[in-house]
Amino acid sequence: MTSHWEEFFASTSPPCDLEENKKLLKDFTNYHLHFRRKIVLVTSGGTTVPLEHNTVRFVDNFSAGTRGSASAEHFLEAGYAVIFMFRTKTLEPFVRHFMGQKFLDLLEINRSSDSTMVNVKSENIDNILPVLTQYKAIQERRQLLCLQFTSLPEYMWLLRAACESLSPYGPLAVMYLAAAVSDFYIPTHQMPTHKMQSDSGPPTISLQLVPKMLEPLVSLWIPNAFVVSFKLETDESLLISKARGALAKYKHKLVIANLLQTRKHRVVFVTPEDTQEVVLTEEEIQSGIEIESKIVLLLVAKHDKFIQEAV
Ligand code: PAZ
Repeated sequence: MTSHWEEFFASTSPPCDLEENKKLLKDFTNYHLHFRRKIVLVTSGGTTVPLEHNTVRFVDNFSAGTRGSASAEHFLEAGYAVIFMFRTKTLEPFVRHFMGQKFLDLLEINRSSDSTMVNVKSENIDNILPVLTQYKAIQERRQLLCLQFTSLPEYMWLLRAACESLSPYGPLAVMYLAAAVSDFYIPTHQMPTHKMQSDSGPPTISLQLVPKMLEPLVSLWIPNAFVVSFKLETDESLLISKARGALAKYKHKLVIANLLQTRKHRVVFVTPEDTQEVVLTEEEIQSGIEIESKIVLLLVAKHDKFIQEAV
């Protein structure tokens, strides 16, 4: 009997850049496997669910990509090779510090009789230099691979391809699944081809449940990795029970639970045995410390223990 996730892949076309991304994944993972480096797949941002084949409208999932992009930087700092799988136009490691118009405000134009130069304003050098230095070092070491998705099917195909490339790492691999993936979608065969017309009256949109990819991911695609999923809720009273439910169902290592309202300064590490809060104090918030630095520090310790127990 075919399972729901197999039906999903059988009925959904792969994205046109999948082969290209598989090649990038293979080159990156082969390169770092040679050094037996620890590696992490960070997923970040929300998936879209198209309402039409020629998509004009879609349903979106909330996520700015802060959790993923900040965490990726902290994993890089801890020496991990990082595959950053992110929703197009959400935050990316390093550049997230200088987004949009703020970036142009850092620069100045210097014209002389024989040349025109664009320079960083002297008062901004102290802000840019540490980030740029770190970025250049990461590029030099080929430590970061960034891959993009937008829609739910693109995310699913890319996730499975990433797992295939990462499975030779066994326990050295961490799956850090911070993306906000839609729970509902319209199956391909039920989607209209063209833009829905308003003169046909208000549409009735029937969404189906998305198969839970955590199930094959943990049991089949990458069974020896350290798998960490995130759980976002808005109702505190559901948070821990939903996280425990996921652990019981998918049998992975850890759920990081967070509430929409407090996600930037409080998360809870939930395992089948216990819960552990990670919080930022008022002083830490004021001094610009990011909760992702604490999350990653704790995770690296847990991952190291996991590797030791696996050998
Ligand atoms: O990207 P962001 O920093 O705005 O938000 C992060 C988050 C809340 C999407 C993430 O921490 C999370 O909980 N992801 C899983 C979402 C879910 O339960 O589907």
